[in-house]
Amino acid sequence: MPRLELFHLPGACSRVTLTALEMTGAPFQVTVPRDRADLAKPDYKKRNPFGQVPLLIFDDQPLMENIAILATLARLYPEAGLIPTNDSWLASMTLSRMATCASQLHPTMTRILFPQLFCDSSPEALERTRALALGMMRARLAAIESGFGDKWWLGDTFTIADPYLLWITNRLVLLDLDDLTDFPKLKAHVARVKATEAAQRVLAREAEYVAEQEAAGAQLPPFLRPAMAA
Ligand SMILES: N[C@@H](CCC(=O)N[C@@H](CS)C(=O)NCC(=O)O)C(=O)O
Repeated sequence: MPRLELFHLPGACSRVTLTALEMTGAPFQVTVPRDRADLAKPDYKKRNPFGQVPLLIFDDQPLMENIAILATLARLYPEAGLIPTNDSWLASMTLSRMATCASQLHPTMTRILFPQLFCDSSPEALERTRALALGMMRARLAAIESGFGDKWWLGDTFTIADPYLLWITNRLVLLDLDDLTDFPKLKAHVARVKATEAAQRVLAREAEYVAEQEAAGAQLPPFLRPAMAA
């Protein structure tokens, strides 16, 4: 099996990859950049030209983009259940849910948190961009809520799509963007996924990383701090 090294920022979307690694039971190493500026350094950008996390090194091969990494881990560790292997339609549905997170919900979250990347910097434009993105997020959540059952996103089968959705919904709550009152099924799902062993191990790891970073005087983004290790 390959040597695995994940580049991860506490609270970031690489938490989904970290959860997947925990689910595989394989040994892996986590590198937490001391600050976000490290992601812009040439050495890192050689391996991820966008300067983002997650980045997973398989032996010496770097792989970026959550979906690609998760699908690769699912193929290497089929017994982990990241993507079901005994039902090909369920596998397709899992990929579809992963894509919903990566291409619909995550980019919308980015517009809510960093509107300055998408419009000019006047307060009105920033506020309007953020409000529109929040409206879009709520519309997407309403659509997901309407088809949600009482267990996992795909019914009785837990898949990596559950921690992926959790990363979005939990972040909305922690950053006071939406308390999910209008989405009771999704709110219950947050608690259900957080209670899983893999999610608990991830939160414990993040708490360690955050404590190490704070002790070393690292500059953690203050407005994202509530979404770390929680
Ligand atoms: N499409 C990418 C998105 C990755 C992404 O947006 N990562 C963010 C964290 S959630 C990042 O590293 N941002 C760089 C920064 O904040 O400096 C994926 O799904 O892996």
